[in-house]
Amino acid sequence: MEETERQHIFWSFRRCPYAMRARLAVCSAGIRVELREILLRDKPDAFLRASPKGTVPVVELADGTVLEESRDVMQWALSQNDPDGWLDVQRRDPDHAAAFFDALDGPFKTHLDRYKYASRFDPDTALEHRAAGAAMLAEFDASLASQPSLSGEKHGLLDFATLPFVRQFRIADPVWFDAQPWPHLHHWLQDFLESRQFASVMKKYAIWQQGADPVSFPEIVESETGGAADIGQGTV
Ligand SMILES: N[C@@H](CCC(=O)N[C@@H](CS)C(=O)NCC(=O)O)C(=O)O
Repeated sequence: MEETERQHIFWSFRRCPYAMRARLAVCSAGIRVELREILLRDKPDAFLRASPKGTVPVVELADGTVLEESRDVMQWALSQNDPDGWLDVQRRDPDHAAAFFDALDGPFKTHLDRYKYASRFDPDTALEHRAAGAAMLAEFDASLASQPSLSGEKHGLLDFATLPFVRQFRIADPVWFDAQPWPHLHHWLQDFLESRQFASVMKKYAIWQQGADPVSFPEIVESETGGAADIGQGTV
């Protein structure tokens, strides 16, 4: 990292699915950022100054622009560089991609939260929300029965935007999730959880503090041949 060059700053929380999908896109685009891991219960002033709404991910671009939505971070990163064609699905059918995101970030996320975090909402309706979310997961499974990825022939924007949320749905009750008749969805999720890509965005970092040494993301690792290589690159 050049000390004089201003870096993009990525405010993150490791387990947040929105931050996860944004990190996946940054990795795929091969963009280097300064990653600042925060605690949602103790948000730093510098983070709230950049984005008073206080949700992660937030990316402060080197030119001062602030991106406060994970969708915008994905679009920004992939519009810089998209070696694996994640945006192909959106280019082919922008209306479908937009409607997909709206359903995912809208109803699906609502059902996920009211199922997984039922005690914060209404415990009596948890199973209704699980059923409503499951109906959407069954649609994903049907889609994956007819094509290898939600984005078409290969994984792209829709897959990586969705996978972190489906992971969360499973975590709420893995035994129940694994017993559902969704073989294609199970396989799709499992492949992702075992991928190098997932591992590279789930590395643990110390909580950022003012004055701490900058953390470069994705990490640069020495390859077997001795050259530097980005750990973030790879296929599912
Ligand atoms: N629409 C936002 C949602 C981001 C969001 O809600 N992130 C959660 C963490 S997963 C958050 O930061 N919540 C604030 C808090 O818990 O204080 C996006 O897509 O980036």
